[in-house]
Amino acid sequence: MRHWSLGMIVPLQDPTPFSPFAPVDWRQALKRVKTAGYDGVELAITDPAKIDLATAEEALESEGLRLLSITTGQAAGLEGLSLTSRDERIRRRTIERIEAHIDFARRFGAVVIVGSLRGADGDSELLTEALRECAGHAPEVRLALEPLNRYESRLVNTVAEGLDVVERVGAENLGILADTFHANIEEANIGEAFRAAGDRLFHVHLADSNRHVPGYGHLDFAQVWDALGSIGYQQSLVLEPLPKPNTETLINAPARLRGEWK
Ligand code: LER
Ligand code: MN
Repeated sequence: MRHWSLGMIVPLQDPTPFSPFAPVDWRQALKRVKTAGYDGVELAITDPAKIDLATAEEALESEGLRLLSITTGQAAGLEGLSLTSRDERIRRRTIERIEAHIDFARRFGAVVIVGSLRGADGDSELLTEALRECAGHAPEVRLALEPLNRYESRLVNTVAEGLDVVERVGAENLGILADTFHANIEEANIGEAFRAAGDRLFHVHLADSNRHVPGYGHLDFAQVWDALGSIGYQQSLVLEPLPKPNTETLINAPARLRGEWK
């Protein structure tokens, strides 16, 4: 059985190209997401210290939406945070930032994503040490390391490289976020890569080969649905395309996607 929760990205603080919504309209965004048939949201948060947790919780509850995941990478571009910076103080600030995300996520059972915050390049030993510390902060909160394509980071481009880091860290609550857009660039075989992650696959991002809505590029999503089915994946699928071909197609994707994989 395919029990996949579908989510959309809603930014709470700073705009992101991966959501059609503006932070100032986030409450309105939740209403639209609910109406379009999503199960929950991935909140894009730069700094959880500047968010009123109770307000966010109450708004999600009143819309009947789950907080599936928190995407954390905006602080890389906006504040220069990186887990693998040569500057020890920046590494420390980044670990503390991820710990703040973990504290936010724990009351929702949400996954905390480590994508761009790992740095564009850097030492993989530093990454291992930093992730071990983050994972140890709250063993009940799952962290998902996201392989990114080579044009965004030189550290961890494929699921296999991600699994290698996960193994070296050795924490039960560290797994992988597989993003179909990055996988299309980096993986020899997308289905095999997803299968290899197995029960370490904690989260999935969906976008087509051109970062359009799934179905509007040339990625074969049947192999993704098959792979997720074969490993018994039961977590979330969050849409992360640009709003292309247009915003309405993105927001209204759930009905079509559910029809495709059932
Ligand atoms: C984040 O999830 C992602 O996929 C990145 O490409 C954003 O920079
Ligand atoms: Mn992604």
